[in-house]
Amino acid sequence: MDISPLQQVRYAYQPKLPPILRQSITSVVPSLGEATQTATDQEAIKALFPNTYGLPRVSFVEGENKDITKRRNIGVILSGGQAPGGHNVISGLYDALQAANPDNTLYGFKGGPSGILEDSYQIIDASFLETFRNTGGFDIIGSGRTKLETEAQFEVCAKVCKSHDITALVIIGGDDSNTNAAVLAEYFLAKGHGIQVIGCPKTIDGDLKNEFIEISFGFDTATKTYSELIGNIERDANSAKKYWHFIKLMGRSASHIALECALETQPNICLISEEVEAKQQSLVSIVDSIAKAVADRAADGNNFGVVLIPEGLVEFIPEIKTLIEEINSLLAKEESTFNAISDSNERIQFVQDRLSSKSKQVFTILPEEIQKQLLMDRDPHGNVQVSRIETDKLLATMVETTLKQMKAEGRYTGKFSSMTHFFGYEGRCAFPTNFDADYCYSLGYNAFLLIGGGLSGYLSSVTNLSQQAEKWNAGGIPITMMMNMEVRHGTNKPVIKKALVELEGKPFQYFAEHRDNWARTTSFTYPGAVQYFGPAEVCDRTTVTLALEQGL
Ligand code: FBP
Repeated sequence: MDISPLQQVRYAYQPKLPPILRQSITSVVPSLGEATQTATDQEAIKALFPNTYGLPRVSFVEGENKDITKRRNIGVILSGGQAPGGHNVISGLYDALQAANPDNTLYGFKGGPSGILEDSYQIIDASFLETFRNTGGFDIIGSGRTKLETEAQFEVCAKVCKSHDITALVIIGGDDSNTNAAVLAEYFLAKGHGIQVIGCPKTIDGDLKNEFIEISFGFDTATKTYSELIGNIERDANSAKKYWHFIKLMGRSASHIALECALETQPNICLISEEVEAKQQSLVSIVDSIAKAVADRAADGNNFGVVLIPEGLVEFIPEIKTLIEEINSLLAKEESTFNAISDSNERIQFVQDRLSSKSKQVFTILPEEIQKQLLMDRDPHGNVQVSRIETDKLLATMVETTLKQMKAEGRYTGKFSSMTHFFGYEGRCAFPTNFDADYCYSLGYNAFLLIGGGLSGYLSSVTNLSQQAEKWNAGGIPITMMMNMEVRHGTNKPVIKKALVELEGKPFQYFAEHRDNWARTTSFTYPGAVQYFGPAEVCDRTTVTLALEQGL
């Protein structure tokens, strides 16, 4: 296989670990902290997780660890969307497992959680791993979105693990996958299966975070990749001075990606879904505010600009949120009749006829393409696939219509020409930044130490991340402490609470202080490409969001 020069040199990169994990692996032991509890719904979650609720936080300290050298077989699963650094979680896990005992074996279940159900695996050894170190992607074993959630599935997992003498599973996933990891850990303990389960926080969306999980891996690389592209577009816009660029950014419900990219690139406009919901902004009012910003810039002679749009926006606009909820329950109720209709116009008509009059009104003003996109298949968690809704085109079209109206009324005299973009898949498999390479390797290495400590139902946690790795801490937090009860598919379920952008938080506050200036004047900043070699302040710098959150 031909290998790019960058790939070749990245193979040799040695990721940095927190100082405590740089000791010999037999000289590190877990230290148990205070018992934990959830922020809400304590009684309900305690009742559902009698074996894993209230577990203590764990940190690693120096001490003799004889048990760690016990021979072990461990399984690893990549779950959900790709995020840069997944290969390094596996590298860190493998290196720790080998440091503990060279006879240990790592089983990589293929294609996501379905791999374990189908007993489809790859033995990960040093030579197999060699060409994946410090590279992006999940292609080492593949990923998937199958959910492990039923007792029947848990029993298959136990059977497959026992057949390979696997005594611990590491599940690398987002909030839903780690919720399922917690349920699996509880189940294995309750049934006495003797299989530990440890999670690792993954998702480019950045919505799996709290005090102890400061960032999910992949967010750093993905946002830097998008910011480079946005900066390039800004410079193009400022050179040609003739286009307004509407850029939709991945991130599912949360707007962390859009906010981080805005902090990196200072665009004219960045919508934040959480604010739209808090202010109950309608679609028309959002369009009006963008059109006003376009007109204001045109008055200064600037007929160009950049608008960032979080991909989940439509779900936060009140009237569209209600519309989506109605469509979701309609499609769930009349699934077979709806699926039997093949013609897209008939499908639209079918839904339109069954909507409430208010939602019907909203649905009918949407362009046909958006109507079709709202009716597409749901994801396995029953969510609309927001990455497939072209909000960028929707807003660009509606802004153009509004500007025409404003022109007719003499309120706008500029020229408007728009370009639309969607950045999502471009960033999910990028070469991990030094930060993600180091962080992921540390998460994987740390996961093995949690296993060695006999723990289960924990999420690997590496903290103090806005500092250089020399100051990082390592440990684990019980997954149950991150849970709350939520209604999913009509049933009250324990789930990890999704962390959305906090409007009181420092990153949003910083953005809010500066956005009026960015809207009117051309204040673009150009982050450029991710750098892997050079000064630490350029190459190892993590996100602006994390720096602001940690008061830097
Ligand atoms: P995860 O939550 O599994 O990490 O996936 C995140 C994500 O990249 C979202 O940003 C996006 O909406 C979605 O996956 C796209 O899903 P798919 O890869 O199935 O198209």
